[in-house]
Amino acid sequence: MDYRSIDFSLRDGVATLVLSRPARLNAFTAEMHAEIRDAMDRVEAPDSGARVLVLTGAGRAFSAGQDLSESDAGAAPLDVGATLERNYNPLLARLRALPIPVVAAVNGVAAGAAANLALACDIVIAARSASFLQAFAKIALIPDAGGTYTLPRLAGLPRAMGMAMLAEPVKAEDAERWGMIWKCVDDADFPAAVEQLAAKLAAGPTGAYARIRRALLASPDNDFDTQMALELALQREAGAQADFAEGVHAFLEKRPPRFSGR
Ligand code: T3D
Repeated sequence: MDYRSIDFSLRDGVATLVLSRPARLNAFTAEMHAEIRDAMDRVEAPDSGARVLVLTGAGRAFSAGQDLSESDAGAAPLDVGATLERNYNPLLARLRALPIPVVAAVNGVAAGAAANLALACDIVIAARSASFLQAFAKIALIPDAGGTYTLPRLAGLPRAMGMAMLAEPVKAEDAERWGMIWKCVDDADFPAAVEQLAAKLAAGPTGAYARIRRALLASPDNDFDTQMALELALQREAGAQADFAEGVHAFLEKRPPRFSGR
């Protein structure tokens, strides 16, 4: 498939998907969703070699969320649920199930569904000039793309409620301070920081990362005993992987590990 709304590359284990409609701040269209589905097929292919997926935006924005020119049905009522059903919900579910880490490299404003897409990623790194905007209330909608699940868990209920109802941008450094994202870095350092982060994850223990994600995402909904049982099961699996043996050998031999991702 030829891409018009995204760019995609896969090199050295790093899959990079760039939302790329800069004149519309990379707003999501049906075409962009179709291209993302195609790129995700490539990432998920068993022989893809992808060990980390980086999502980012072209130009000055990460993405302004849904392209509202596609949401204008004129006088007819629009089934907004259909857009979620067809596009956003499957995408979010797919990212969450991906057996490799997903990084949101938030280069600029992330609004609406794009803010929640970014916040659902495993690691969110943002340029200092970036911001997160729950724009939905401005157009009389509610946060979607997992926002009502993610926001209270990341930021606590008072901040989630404020962000959702007031629809004011949250600066990247506030998002970091509130514990919503991993890190905010100066704009000049952002490209190198993203590259280093992606390279580190691509060389890491991929299977352990997938199990870390499963355990941490399950945690808020589990009681202590259930979580301990989950840890036990996942740790047993992790301990049976070649990467665990390599990690231990490397430690004992005082050398850096060479993880294969298996
Ligand atoms: O089907 C459904 O609707 C359901 C799905 C819902 C999911 C959602 O994501 S709902 C939320 C949709 N997003 C928004 O409401 C955000 C709208 N955009 C903004 O609030 C602002 O653009 C930003 C705060 C993101 C950035 O502001 P600023 O001042 O830096 O840029 P700008 O001038 O507003 O935008 C630049 C251009 O991008 C402009 O076009 P122009 O005037 O240069 O021709 C603007 O119209 C366009 N643009 C920005 N956001 C969107 C958009 N065009 C279409 N859809 C957009 N979401």
